[in-house]
Amino acid sequence: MADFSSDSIRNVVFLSHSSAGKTILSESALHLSGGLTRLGTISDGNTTSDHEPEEIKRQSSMQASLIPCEWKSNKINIIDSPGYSDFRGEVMSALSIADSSVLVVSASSGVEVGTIQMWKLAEENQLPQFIFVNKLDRENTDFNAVVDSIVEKFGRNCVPIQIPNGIEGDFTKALNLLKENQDSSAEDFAGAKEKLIESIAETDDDLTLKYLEGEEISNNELLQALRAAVISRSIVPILVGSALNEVGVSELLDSISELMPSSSEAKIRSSDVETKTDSLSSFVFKTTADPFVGKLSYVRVYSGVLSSDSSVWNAKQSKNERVGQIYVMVGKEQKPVSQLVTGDIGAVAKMADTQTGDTLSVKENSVQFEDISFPDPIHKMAVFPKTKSDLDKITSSLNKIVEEDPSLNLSRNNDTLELLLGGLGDVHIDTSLEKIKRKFGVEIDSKFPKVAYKETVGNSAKAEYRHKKQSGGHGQFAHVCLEIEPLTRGSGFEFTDRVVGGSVPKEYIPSVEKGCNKAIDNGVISGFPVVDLKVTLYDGSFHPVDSSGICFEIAGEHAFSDCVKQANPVLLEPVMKIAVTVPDLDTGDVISDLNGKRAKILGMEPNGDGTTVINAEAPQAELLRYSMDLRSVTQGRGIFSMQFDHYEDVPAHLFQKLVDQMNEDST
Ligand SMILES: Nc1nc2c(ncn2[C@@H]2O[C@H](COP(=O)(O)OP(=O)(O)OP(=O)(O)O)[C@@H](O)[C@H]2O)c(=O)[nH]1
Ligand SMILES: [Mg+2]
Repeated sequence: MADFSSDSIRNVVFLSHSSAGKTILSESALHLSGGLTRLGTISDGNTTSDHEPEEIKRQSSMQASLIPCEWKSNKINIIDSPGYSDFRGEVMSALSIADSSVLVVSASSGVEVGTIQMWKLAEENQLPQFIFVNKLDRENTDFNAVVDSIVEKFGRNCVPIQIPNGIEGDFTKALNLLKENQDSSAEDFAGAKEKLIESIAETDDDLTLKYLEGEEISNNELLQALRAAVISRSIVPILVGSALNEVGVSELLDSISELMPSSSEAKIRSSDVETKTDSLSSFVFKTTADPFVGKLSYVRVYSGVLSSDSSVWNAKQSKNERVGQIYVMVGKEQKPVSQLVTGDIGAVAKMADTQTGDTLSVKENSVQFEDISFPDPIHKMAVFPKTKSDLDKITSSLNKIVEEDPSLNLSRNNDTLELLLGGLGDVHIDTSLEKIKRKFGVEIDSKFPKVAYKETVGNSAKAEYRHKKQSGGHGQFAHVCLEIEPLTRGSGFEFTDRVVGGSVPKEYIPSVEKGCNKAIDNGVISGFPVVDLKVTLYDGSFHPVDSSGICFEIAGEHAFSDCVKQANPVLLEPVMKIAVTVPDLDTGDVISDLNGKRAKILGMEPNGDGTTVINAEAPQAELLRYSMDLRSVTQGRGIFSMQFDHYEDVPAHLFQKLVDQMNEDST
């Protein structure tokens, strides 16, 4: 690969709703720029970007891929991101180092849920944007209708800078409204050009004057002003194409070169970090682990040069890190290079301690960029080894996959003792487990997690238990009288005694408590631990020869169980707080679905952008599949977050059903 300075590097992320054509657009761009002799297709599973077997199987991207294109005198690093919402973590990685974005819209589907979500993400990251209207070769596509809906959704600053020449199967060229030698006789050309000139003129005082006075504005002047407007995000140009037929793709690469900020003009990750020096600062935005290739850390250089066989300072880990071989990545292909210059993107092999979100710099000039904010896991599954031989490697392989994908999370529920893998949806979890099997040979099964119910009592009650056995030799004897009282939620368990006159000798009282604790851990009615009650040992009796600690433990355990059974036992269930963001039109459906899940709606807050946040509380047992349920209720238009809030009584009408089911499960 030729050497490029940071002025000639463009780092552009491709964003869209799933299936709008980002991967094929990247493939065409690589092909047209000479980086590929044969164009891969999604159905053949041989595109440069979608190289992981899980991507090929599902015919959809699951991770961010680098597709560097040498275009004329520039290097355009395309980052092809996945559109499916389960893989939003990879989009966040890509956004963290991109200097601009191309939002791809399918002309046959128009603006979709994912298009709106991606637009918002690009806005939040303050990225200059293009909108690329793709698939214009398809039947029944109408460019003007797509533009109207783009303008309606995203505003008047979205303006076509190109129009299609010909429609559907006859769409042969993207006509650039600001270029000479275009077929300006094409229908709509003059009108579209006039509109564009007006939009550009509005962004520049001198041009506004000229425009109002009817003076001629040269294409060159317009281009300069358009570039400034794109970089300041006051204009979002709309471009046209058919990625599949490679129409409009070279025009897109030209426009990226001419209008998008170079890596030297782009914003720096953290506004409070000064990096305009020759000293190295670079950000690790993605990590992959592979048993054959080893660990690869993807890096974007912000200042200075990152060299192969050097030593760098990792501020977050407070460690020197050895940099071995550096690569420029083209999909999965690694091209060894001696260095990465300011603004460029590549990967470093086998760094020992460095993780995604770390900054590599030099110790004398230490830099730490702000971390990537990954979405919180909202879908949890209990994971367990398929066979005994998978047992040893389950945790290490899960840890490796979590290091690779920070939108996954591994935890253990101390109440149910289950190992939980959290992610952004069922497909995210399933593909992560498939990846583990492929990469590390460990087979992991998953199921919906157990709900960590708890038991408590509704009333006070008393019970006594006499443990007595006579079997030759000396016998066994202990007699225990207990009283149980309910405590407020979250109080746990208290044990006291008010034994008088030594009816239970002091040395046996800890044994009674131990017996109660045993019953508490094992549960009385459901097998779940008992909480929020006070036990008082108020009386009992003993035998000078036959009594022992173990006898009082047994008597304590039985007396406790009998007491609980008489004290109106109740089951407690975890209740989650949930915030669901949906388009205003979907609120009715989402609320009625939540009502069917025993939810309490706490309130609704309109965001003012056509979406509303619904705040609710609902039992965890009803929300185990919520990522799937919300997707089907809103056709993917909703997002949500949830966390544990408190424990609440299981309603009486569900109590017996649940207890029966629990007893069935345990036999
Ligand atoms: N007719 C037509 N089909 C296209 C065009 N571009 C892409 N496709 C097809 O659309 C489907 C999806 O294309 P992809 O490139 O995988 O879309 P994507 O945006 O990368 O999808 P995700 O990775 O799932 O987000 C594939 O079958 C492509 O062949 C186009 O310009 N015209
Ligand atoms: Mg793709």
